[in-house]
Amino acid sequence: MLSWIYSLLGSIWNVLSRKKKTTLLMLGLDNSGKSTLLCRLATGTMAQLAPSARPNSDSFEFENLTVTAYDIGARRVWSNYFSATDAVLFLVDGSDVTRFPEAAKELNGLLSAEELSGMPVAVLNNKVDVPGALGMLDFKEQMQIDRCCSGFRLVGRRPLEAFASSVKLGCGYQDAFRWIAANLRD
Ligand SMILES: Nc1nc2c(ncn2[C@@H]2O[C@H](COP(=O)(O)OP(=O)(O)O)[C@@H](O)[C@H]2O)c(=O)[nH]1
Ligand SMILES: [Mg+2]
Repeated sequence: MLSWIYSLLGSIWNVLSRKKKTTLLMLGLDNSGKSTLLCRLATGTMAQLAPSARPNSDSFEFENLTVTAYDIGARRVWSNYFSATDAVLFLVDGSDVTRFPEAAKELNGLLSAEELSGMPVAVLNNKVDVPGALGMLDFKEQMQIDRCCSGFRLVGRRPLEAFASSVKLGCGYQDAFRWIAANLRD
């Protein structure tokens, strides 16, 4: 009887502790921090990487998720990866106001993409460690997502949220991953 209970508890534990597998696209303009973040998550180190437009992928564990992430530099190939992903992490260099219109346009294009409809999209206001980086209210306004966060965007009905992060200091993006994990579709 006791061994039966132990084996039952063991099976329950296995099910509860099993990590959920997910695929994530890391998108954003060049210089937003995509490759640095993927390197940090996959190797635990903060490296100074040479800019590269070549797609780069790696896997890492985050809490109860096993994540396969694709860091795609070249914008023209982003859509090749849409059908294979479960969520999108869109990085923005929050310290470079001159490129906000360009970043907002790319984000808007993603939010309108049929293949990504309903998919959770987390937007990172990255590089908040840089003096003068934009606060979250201004950031959301600049990215034209100020009226659709914390709920569902009206067009496409998808979870969309923005987070402040510093890949350099190692903070902020963890909240985005937790939010993505909570919003993944089964
Ligand atoms: N100050 C600061 N610099 C960052 C941060 N994240 C990335 N960077 C730097 O921004 C530059 C571009 O990063 P990279 O990962 O190559 O951007 P990618 O083109 O989007 O892959 C590099 O010099 C990084 O060290 C951050 O949070 N703060
Ligand atoms: Mg890169």
